[in-house]
Amino acid sequence: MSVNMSEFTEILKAFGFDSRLDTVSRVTDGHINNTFVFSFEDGEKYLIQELNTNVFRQPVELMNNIVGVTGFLKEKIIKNGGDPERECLNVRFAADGLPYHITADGKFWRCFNYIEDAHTFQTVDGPESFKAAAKAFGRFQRMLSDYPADTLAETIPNFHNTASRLADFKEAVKSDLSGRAKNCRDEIDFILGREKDCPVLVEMTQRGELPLRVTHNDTKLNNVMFDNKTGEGICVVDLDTVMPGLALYDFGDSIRFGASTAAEDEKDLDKVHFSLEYFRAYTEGFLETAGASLTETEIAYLPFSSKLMTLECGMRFLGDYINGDTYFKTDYPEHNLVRARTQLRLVKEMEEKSEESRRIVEEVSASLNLK
Ligand code: GN1
Ligand code: MG
Repeated sequence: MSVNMSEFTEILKAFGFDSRLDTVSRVTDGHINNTFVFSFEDGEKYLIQELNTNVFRQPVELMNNIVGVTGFLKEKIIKNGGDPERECLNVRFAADGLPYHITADGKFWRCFNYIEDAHTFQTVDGPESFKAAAKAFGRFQRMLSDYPADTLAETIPNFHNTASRLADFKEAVKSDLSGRAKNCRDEIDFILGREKDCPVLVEMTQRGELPLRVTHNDTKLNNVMFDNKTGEGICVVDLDTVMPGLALYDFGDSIRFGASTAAEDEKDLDKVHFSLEYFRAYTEGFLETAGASLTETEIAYLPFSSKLMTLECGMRFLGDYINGDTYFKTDYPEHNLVRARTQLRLVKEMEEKSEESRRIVEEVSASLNLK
């Protein structure tokens, strides 16, 4: 993507910045939006982001969700004696009073506070930091437990409806727009062989066996900021998909990304393993902060949700590869295929280690007196 200086000048003016810009740097963590850090000569820093409106088709509703959720979190953080500038995203409103700015050529920009003295991880550097991420996501979910869910717009319908993701995947294979399906027959068969897993959580929710909650829905490790000094997970970021969902989506998606011994796009599958040590660390942190509010059924399905979220992400990557890379950003032609393969490798190992995972959840719940 290209952004030119005159566009930056327009954005600076729109968001009411009058100090002189010192540097602009690009943040390349996410697969969807375009993110920059603006540093000003007076020492202030801001995160400025172009929202991908192909993915987020209701950007105004999305920003209303974020304004609502961050305002709610901010009040709670202040009440608890925390620092709302570091423990929560803060939306900077544009000079015209809106929480975004649409440029002359239709690009949708928003601006947040930049959290100083904090870092993110692209892969886990040890069980301790993964546990710290778990506590942060668990706390996030607990803090939002009394948020009025009916005020949230469902900005991407069926986001974690794995049955509908499977239907999209089958459609991609059938249409084979890029002619790439022939390159990934084994991977396609692997996914189709797990068809019966896909509707499990959706159907349990429909039967009232799992409660809808306000959830983050994109709980990748790199969506938590860690304090440089304490190593604690201080702030959950990337709130674009905060919507009604299942606690299991948040748990499972974290395990998918963080309980792997390799990066999401590792090419050498011999390096990709599902780590029970990391699974235990995350389970401990998540149940410590969110466990008391979870039902027995939710806790029992934690291992299954990890496998399901990983399978779902694998089919999304593979579907995008077959569709010709129209959704996720890619650096090279096989990137989505490489990503899909790591996910499917993890699914296989999660299945092989399902008994151990179940035992870990039982042990951790018992140690926290959750059952
Ligand atoms: C995307 O935006 P980012 O990179 O945090 C995606 C998630 C996927 C993830 C896979 C809105 O997250 O659903 O799990 O990539 N976000 C959206 O890495 O589709
Ligand atoms: Mg992100």
